[in-house]
Amino acid sequence: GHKPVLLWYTGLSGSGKSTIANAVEARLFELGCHTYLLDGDNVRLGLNKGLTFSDEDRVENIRRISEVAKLFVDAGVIVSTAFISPFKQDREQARKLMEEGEFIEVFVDTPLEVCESRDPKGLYKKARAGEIPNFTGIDSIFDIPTRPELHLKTAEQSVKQCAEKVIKYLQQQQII
Ligand code: GGZ
Repeated sequence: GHKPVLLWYTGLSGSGKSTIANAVEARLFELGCHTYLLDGDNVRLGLNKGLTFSDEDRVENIRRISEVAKLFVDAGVIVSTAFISPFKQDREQARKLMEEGEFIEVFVDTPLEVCESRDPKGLYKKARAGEIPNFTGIDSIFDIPTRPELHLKTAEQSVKQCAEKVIKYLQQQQII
């Protein structure tokens, strides 16, 4: 058995949020946990279709995601969300929706230079060329999490090590 919780991954584009969340999900699946991952692929193209990357729309993006995540947690699922979620206030709002101990903020802390050198989709290159306005880390802010439950440094640790750190935390907290 497991307790339903929300693993809230936050970090820059290319930081590794989705990759690590997927690795954690695979481990949780092996352990027999019921999980669900919300990310850009299933949310920004569906529920949040039409939202841009203006500050206002990012706030609305995160607000809807938080509400949907809460519904899944209510249904007994271990939910993971992998969105930049750049604004501290919005992450705190998501935390407030949940019960004590149900919200686990996972800061995927990858330096901008590293994200930019990875640039898997060529977005940083485009942003630097002025082709994508309001790009997080370039001309749109990212509030550094000050007290995340978990702090992962992907430039220093492998995906597997990061995922293991999340699993260990869940075991220590007796969530799984
Ligand atoms: C940041 C952008 C932007 C801008 C498109 N700024 O690496 P990706 O491609 O797959 O992840 C990024 C994703 C960010 O969407 P989120 O819903 O996570 O953002 S937020 O939480 O701030 O609402 C990137 C792509 O969308 N992308 N334009 N201007 N990332």
